Amino acid sequence: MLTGAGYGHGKYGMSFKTIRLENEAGVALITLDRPEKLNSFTAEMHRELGSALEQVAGDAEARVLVLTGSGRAFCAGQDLSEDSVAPGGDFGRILEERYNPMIRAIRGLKKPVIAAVNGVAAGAGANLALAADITLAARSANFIQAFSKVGLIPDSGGTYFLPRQIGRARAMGLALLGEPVSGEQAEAWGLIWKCVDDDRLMDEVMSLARRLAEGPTKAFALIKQAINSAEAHSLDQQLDLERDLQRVAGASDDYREGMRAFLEKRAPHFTGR
Ligand code: LHQ
Repeated sequence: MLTGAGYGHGKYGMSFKTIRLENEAGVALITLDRPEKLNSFTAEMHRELGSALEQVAGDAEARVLVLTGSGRAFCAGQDLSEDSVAPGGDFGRILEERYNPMIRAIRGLKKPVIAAVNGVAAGAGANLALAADITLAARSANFIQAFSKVGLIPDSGGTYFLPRQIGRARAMGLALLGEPVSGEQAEAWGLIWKCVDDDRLMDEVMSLARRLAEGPTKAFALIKQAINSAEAHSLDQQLDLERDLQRVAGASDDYREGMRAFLEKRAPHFTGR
């Protein structure tokens, strides 16, 4: 198992066919689990992932979500052998019903999401990794905007994330050429947070996740909201939003505790409320 000791089905007690959902000490872990097909998406996997994301959203004890893949890949995007994506199908509907809700659920989740990119992330799999709040990749991982190779366009937020994260020139090059970007290159370009040695990936991810799970979850949700909104806002709009969100953060239990801990020169004990 990628995560080391300590994980089990735990309180979720759910068993899915195409993913795994586990939990440990405030961290929920979703593993895409169709390794023989490089964890590519089927309709069933979308249903299961949607249900897992809902459970994590509703679980106040889960204060961080980690997403990863089993085997040698993170996710190869849509399973191209599935009947629903035979030529002639309504791909707009597939995006509307399957991919868009997934990306919205991750961006809108009121807790940090970490993607642990353990291997190739292609097509919608690459953009799923980029939708996370913090993306770590193994040195051997690759990000591939594979869409144009099969005559499609980047979806799952690719045309939104790429130009914002790495600029138009690189975004356009990747989208048109479909060339792989290594973990190291992705870090150097600012596409992801960090690239780490393969055998360190899950240790680093879990230690980051545990750290975030002990943080001020409510403030983290407000930080996500602020940074995600900034991309479409003027400075004036953003200053207004910061005013509104800081008002909420300032009224939280965690601010009270953080302030007290600072004055008492001790580490804070945040509850996420
Ligand atoms: C796969 C796949 C796969 C099925 C590897 N499907 N079997 C939205 C709206 C509507 C419609 C369409 O899609 C979308 C969103 C999208 O994501 S479109 C983009 C879909 N993804 C791709 O185009 C990526 C296709 N895969 C690849 O280019 C390569 O497999 C990569 C670069 C990911 C990995 O290459 P390799 O490491 O050389 O592995 P491989 O190609 O040998 O794959 C291993 C097996 O996995 C192989 O099966 P086999 O039975 O021969 O062992 C592949 O057929 C299968 N596989 N990706 N997406």
